[in-house]
Amino acid sequence: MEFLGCPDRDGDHIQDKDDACPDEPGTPEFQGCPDKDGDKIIDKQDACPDDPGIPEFNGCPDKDGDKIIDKEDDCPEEAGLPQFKGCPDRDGDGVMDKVMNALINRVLHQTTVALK
Ligand SMILES: [Ca+2]
Ligand SMILES: [Ca+2]
Ligand SMILES: [Ca+2]
Ligand SMILES: [Ca+2]
Repeated sequence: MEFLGCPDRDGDHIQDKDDACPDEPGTPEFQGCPDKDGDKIIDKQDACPDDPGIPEFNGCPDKDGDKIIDKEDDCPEEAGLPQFKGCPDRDGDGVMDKVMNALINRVLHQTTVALK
């Protein structure tokens, strides 16, 4: 009989007294705790348990590597600056690209309308 009759509530083959997460099936690597996204940060310490991330950001991902985690990054696909919530300002004029693009588009639109 497994564990000489000791209980294993979650059935992950780690007996409850050795299981840091006795109610959640996990792996021996993490003392019986689960790591759903497989980023080696156990779910209960993982601020993003469903997204593989890095320890520096408590298990949250930062796809573009600008040090702003995706969920706080307004431009998760583009490396940017903290003052623009992770969005880039490539020409460095202090106005982020997407605001500038929106302005340009609006001006273009108005110009187009005015010409009609
Ligand atoms: Ca467990
Ligand atoms: Ca994890
Ligand atoms: Ca994670
Ligand atoms: Ca970004």
